[in-house]
Amino acid sequence: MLNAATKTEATDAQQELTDGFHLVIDALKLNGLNTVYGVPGIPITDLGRMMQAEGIRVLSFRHEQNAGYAAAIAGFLTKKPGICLTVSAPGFLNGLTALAHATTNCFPMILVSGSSEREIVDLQQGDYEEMDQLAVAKPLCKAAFRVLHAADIGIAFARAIRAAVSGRPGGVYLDLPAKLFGQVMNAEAGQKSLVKVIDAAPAQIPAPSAVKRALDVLKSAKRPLIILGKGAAYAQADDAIKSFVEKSGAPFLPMSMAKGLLPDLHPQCAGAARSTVLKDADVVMLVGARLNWLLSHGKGKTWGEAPKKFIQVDIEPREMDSNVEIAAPLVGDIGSCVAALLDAMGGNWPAPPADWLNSVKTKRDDNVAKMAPRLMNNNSPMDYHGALGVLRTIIKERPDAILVNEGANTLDLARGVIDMHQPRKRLDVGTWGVMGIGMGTAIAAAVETNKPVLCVEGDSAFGFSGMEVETICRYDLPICIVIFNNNGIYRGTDVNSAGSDPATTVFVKGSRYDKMMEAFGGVGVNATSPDELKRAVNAAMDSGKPTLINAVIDPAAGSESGRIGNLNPQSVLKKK
Ligand SMILES: Cc1ncc(C[n+]2csc(CCOP(=O)(O)OP(=O)(O)O)c2C)c(N)n1
Ligand SMILES: [Mg+2]
Repeated sequence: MLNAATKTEATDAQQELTDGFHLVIDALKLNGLNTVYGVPGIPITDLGRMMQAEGIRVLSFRHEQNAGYAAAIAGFLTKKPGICLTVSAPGFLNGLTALAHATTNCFPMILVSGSSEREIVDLQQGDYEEMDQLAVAKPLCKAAFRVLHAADIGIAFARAIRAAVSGRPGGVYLDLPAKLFGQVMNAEAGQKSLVKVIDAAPAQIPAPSAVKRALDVLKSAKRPLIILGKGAAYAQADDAIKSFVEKSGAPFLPMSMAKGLLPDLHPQCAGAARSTVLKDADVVMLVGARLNWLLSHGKGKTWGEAPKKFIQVDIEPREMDSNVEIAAPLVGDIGSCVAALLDAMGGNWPAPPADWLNSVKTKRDDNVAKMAPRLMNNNSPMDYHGALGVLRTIIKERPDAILVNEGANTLDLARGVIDMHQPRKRLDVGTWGVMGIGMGTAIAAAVETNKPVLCVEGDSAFGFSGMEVETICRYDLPICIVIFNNNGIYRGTDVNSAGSDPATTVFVKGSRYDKMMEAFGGVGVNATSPDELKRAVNAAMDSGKPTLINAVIDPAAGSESGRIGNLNPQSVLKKK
């Protein structure tokens, strides 16, 4: 038996040791990363438990892809890397789609994955969940690191954090082989090995000459247009961006996730006159927006015949001239660039020509007036406009709620109809138009902001992450999911003319998604008219209870591919 003195000595000796598990946790906490999204299993089950015990919030999901999407959007909302934690090989692969999505969308995220024994994996001797995960991740993210020694955990997290948030943000992969977690080292040396990252995303100040060039081009415009992208929303330079746009007097067009950066009802907002302003503008200033497919690459029919000059504000120098010539590249972080622009504009910036402003206003008001009666119909079954009219009013009355949105028609029409009033309140499919972001995004939005979340989902879109309704109920999150149930993808009316199987785009008719929520103790509602929908959403937003509303939409109401049917290849051969 130990006497009291030897007992203390033994405890002291123990206290002097740390291990890989604890160093990972300490590295996260030291850098203010206090929330983790993941799925447990070998070799990270105990890591999750220990994280919880040490005060990290661990959100345990049903599928890694959803945890990954949660981490990705947490990065967008907080400017800190969202952390996703996965098990080896299959869990890692499940999380990888989200990591690639984060990189494509410029969201800072770190996928931390356990992996199997290096010696066996590298000799390909068939280890449990064998895979060279580092090699697989590399082409799909900004940076990828593997840690073999506990003493390197601190530096590895520092590198991962910097890579994720500095410059253009993106996804980073961190590979932690199973053996690392149990590696023991002296506790003091362990503490010293940790790195608190100072100034993880240093300001990148634009050159004064580039600022002047940008303003000279903007001033020369007869028909200026400012396009705000989600990079501008990410920057959290909301007041400066608003002042800049207002001082310029130019119409502005928000990309999907930049809606609300300035309110959609702002007098300069040209959202409802999109095709006119893209065609007719002579100078286009892109702020944190890329000229990718979402802007038709800056050329072609969408952009009209008249020559245009582009000003582009972006943190990534290589973004310039990626699709068309950029007359005035302004490279730097959005906050620093906009501050420099405001500074250099002086006190008497001339307003753009009145005929341009009037023509944009007329077009916008016409389009809004045309849409108005459609949004007020009370048809049952509902069409998209009747249902969205109701949701538009609810978001207007609750401007701090977060709107999550995915689907085809459900996405494209909601984007157009639902006005946003505050920055970073609209979260959606992003650059890829990916289905499946819904529940992960909603969960992270609720967790990171403590605001109510309204999730507007196509029935197909919802299916990609639907099992996470259990997660929503388990953590009792204030999320109201509205499923636009039109029995299928785009429409619920397709018929397979060649056999008895259902057509490829239709689902079980009359499905009751609301019952899924009831299965886990949440509130389920079946809504067949805009009035019923309105009552149910308001009740959910008031109560904060996890709610799923099955909104019955006319199966014939949608169109193929929503608003991007032009991208769908067509066969020139005659249909059989
Ligand atoms: C990961 C992924 N798989 C498939 C697609 C192709 N896709 C685009 S929209 C869509 C679903 C559209 O149907 P729904 O969500 O029900 O919206 P609706 O048009 O019916 O309102 C699918 C499967 C995609 N965008 N992403
Ligand atoms: Mg559908």
